[in-house]
Amino acid sequence: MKRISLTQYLVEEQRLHNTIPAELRLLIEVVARSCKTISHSVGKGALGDVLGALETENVQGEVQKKLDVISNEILLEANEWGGHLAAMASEEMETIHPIPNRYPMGEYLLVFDPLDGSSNIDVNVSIGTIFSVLKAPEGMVTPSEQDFLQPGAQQVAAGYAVYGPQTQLVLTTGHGVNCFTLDREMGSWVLTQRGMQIPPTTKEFAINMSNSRHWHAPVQRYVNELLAGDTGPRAKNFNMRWIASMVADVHRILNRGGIFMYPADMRDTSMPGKLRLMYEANPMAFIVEQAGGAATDGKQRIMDIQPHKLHQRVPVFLGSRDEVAVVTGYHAE
Ligand code: AHM
Ligand code: MG
Repeated sequence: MKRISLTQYLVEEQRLHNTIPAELRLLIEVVARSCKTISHSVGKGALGDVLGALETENVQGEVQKKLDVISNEILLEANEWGGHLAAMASEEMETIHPIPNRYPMGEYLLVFDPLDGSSNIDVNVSIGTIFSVLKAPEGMVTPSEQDFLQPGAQQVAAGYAVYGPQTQLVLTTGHGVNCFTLDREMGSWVLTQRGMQIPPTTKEFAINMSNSRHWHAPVQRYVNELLAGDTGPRAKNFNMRWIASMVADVHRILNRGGIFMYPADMRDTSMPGKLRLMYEANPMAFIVEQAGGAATDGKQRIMDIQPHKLHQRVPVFLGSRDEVAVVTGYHAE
């Protein structure tokens, strides 16, 4: 089999679709290289002294794990000097990180969740990095938080790396979804799946069932119908999976279909769901739609939501489009 590297893929995509100019290619390559470094740290575990928690909390009041902070640092450092970015924002930082004056400023904005699935770090279960690329608004001089608040439909690229039995990078620049596997010996990303497609129908769902008593009626109804199996209204049996790493759950869905849900619930009305719009929901929605799936917040397409703050949370229903349509339909009734 002829091996196609990430670089070759990006160069050929530019020739074909004219959507990956050199600056964007550099950006994607630098992010991919950072993911390689993170993968290396993740793989060392206790031997690299990277497990466990710090005494700090992030802006959302969550305890930071060592690897959350290490991964954030790796991404910041790697992406500062290339001249392709104007600013970055991350789950682990309260506000944006403009490119320091000593480096040239580029036209892109990078948003990331450096280490997603933090609760799985110390137990050696798959975790990942999620990223989203936006263009800085025309005429922007000094980047501000406001410049990042663009609907997901304006993303120019999005992707994630999953650190599992294999380290893989899944990427879209708006022409389908492709998967690269890290060749650990060679240190290179090799194209291993082209044009990933999510089957429109599925018999598999993913949700944290322990929250079920708090769910709103449409989600209660939808999941109850799935659980009722072949003698219920859906007339088929459904299987359930919940990894508690969004990257790993989405990766399974990209490979064999399914629906992933993290709904808002009745506990805290000021907190619409757990997942963050800018660096979790939007990039995943872009990838899922590019693979023929759908992504809504129960009411509307996630990528149409106008963000009003950087760390905004959003309910998430994504995956096989027929199932996303059913649960979104129940919210409308
Ligand atoms: P994190 O970014 O702090 O790791 O939180 C996001 C993660 C998702 O990856 C996952 O889907 C979800 O939290 C799991 O939440 P729960 O522990 O409530 O099941
Ligand atoms: Mg996360």
